[in-house]
Amino acid sequence: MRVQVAIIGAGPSGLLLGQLLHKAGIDAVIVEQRSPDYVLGRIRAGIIEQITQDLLDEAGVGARMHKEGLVHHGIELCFKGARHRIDMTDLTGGKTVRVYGQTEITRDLMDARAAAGLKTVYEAAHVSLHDFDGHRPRVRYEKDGATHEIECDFIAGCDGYHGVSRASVPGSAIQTFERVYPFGWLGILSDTPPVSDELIYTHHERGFALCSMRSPTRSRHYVQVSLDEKVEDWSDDRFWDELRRRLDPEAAESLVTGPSIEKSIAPLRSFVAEPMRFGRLFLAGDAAHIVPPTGAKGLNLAASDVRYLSRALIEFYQDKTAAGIDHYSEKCLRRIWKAERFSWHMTSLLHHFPDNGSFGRKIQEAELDYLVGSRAASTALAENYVGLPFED
Ligand code: RFL
Ligand code: PHB
Repeated sequence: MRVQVAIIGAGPSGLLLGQLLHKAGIDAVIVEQRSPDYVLGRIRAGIIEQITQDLLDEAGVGARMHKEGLVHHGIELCFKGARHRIDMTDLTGGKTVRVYGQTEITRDLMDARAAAGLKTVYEAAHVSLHDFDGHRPRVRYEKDGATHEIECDFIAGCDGYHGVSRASVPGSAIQTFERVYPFGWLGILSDTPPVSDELIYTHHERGFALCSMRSPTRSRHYVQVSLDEKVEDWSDDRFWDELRRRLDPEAAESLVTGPSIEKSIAPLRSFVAEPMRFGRLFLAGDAAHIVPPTGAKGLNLAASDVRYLSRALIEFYQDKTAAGIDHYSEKCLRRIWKAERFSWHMTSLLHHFPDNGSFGRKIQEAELDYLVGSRAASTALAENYVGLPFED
């Protein structure tokens, strides 16, 4: 098979890139190691920035997001047993975020891809990347017992943190930066109404908690747990009890509990790989960087990489210029490092760190107190949360 762009991975990065390239008449195939149901079964992001919404519109898949997604104008920070609202819309001159699950975005993109008759190879085994340092890169994979090869102009590595794309780059060509946090998030999804109209981010001596949602009838909640916790040891009752203990009295009182639909533990990590281009291979999304979910930035950063990459490839084919491609890595990384900083900061501010001691806890409380009392500090949080502008 011969295509212009071979995309590795059918997560949000790969599917969105595929759709934007298709709109521009660029021919791409997606190679994914899992099945469509497996991809749709991963419950992840819930908050999308305006830039991500704009890109979904540009890709022609925004209709359901506009109909079903919930527009949010603020978040609540809870500490020392009281909640404080950060009015993001007021602080950012009118900006908002939208609650629309990653699962729904993935489904919309998969449906659009199927409707346009575009090729996705699911359940591809032993995917390998070749010759991306020359002019004719190739991707090889096995499917139904046979080996297949794709010849292409470019490879887009959209295959997440554990993917093969970054791993295919020689160690001497790549530099990585990492922080692993000494805790994870235990999350549950339930068909219960959200505790509040807006998200509640809670700092508590027992650990961080987050009350989020997917719709007016579906909630997503998280509690910080230590890395040795096993999901099997967390009955639904134990989860709800722990969450209740970390909330302010009013939220604890109004919390509606119910059976979980999904329950999982995610470790928290900050990670960046530099650069993001190696000859004719580009990394995008979680393949190149990971943020702890506290700032709600992972999917949004993936979308911003895809925006830069799609424009660079479109320029290459339509305007015959390699300028976008040449600047892809540095443009992405400037935005990525700012989101890394914000996600690290939110994580440091809101979690219980085993080694922090009582001094560290007092500093966290003082910072939270300052944050909610200072318009300048609240504005800094709000403008990062709604998403920093692009520097086109
Ligand atoms: P993905 O979603 O990991 O998709 C990569 C795809 O590549 C496939 N793959 C391969 N395919 C072929 N060959 C191989 N060798 C392959 N290896 C892997 C995988 O099967 C998969 O289908 O990466 P992508 O597309 O870059 O998307 C990134 C986002 O998924 C991620 O950043 C977000 O989910 C992060 N995140 C959040 N982001 C937000 O913007 N807002 C949020 O509110 C938010 N909440 C979250 C989150 C992530 C979480 N977890 C579980 C880490 C909440 C949580 C709990
Ligand atoms: C979610 O709804 O899954 C979610 C929301 C906000 C975050 C992280 C996750 O910061």
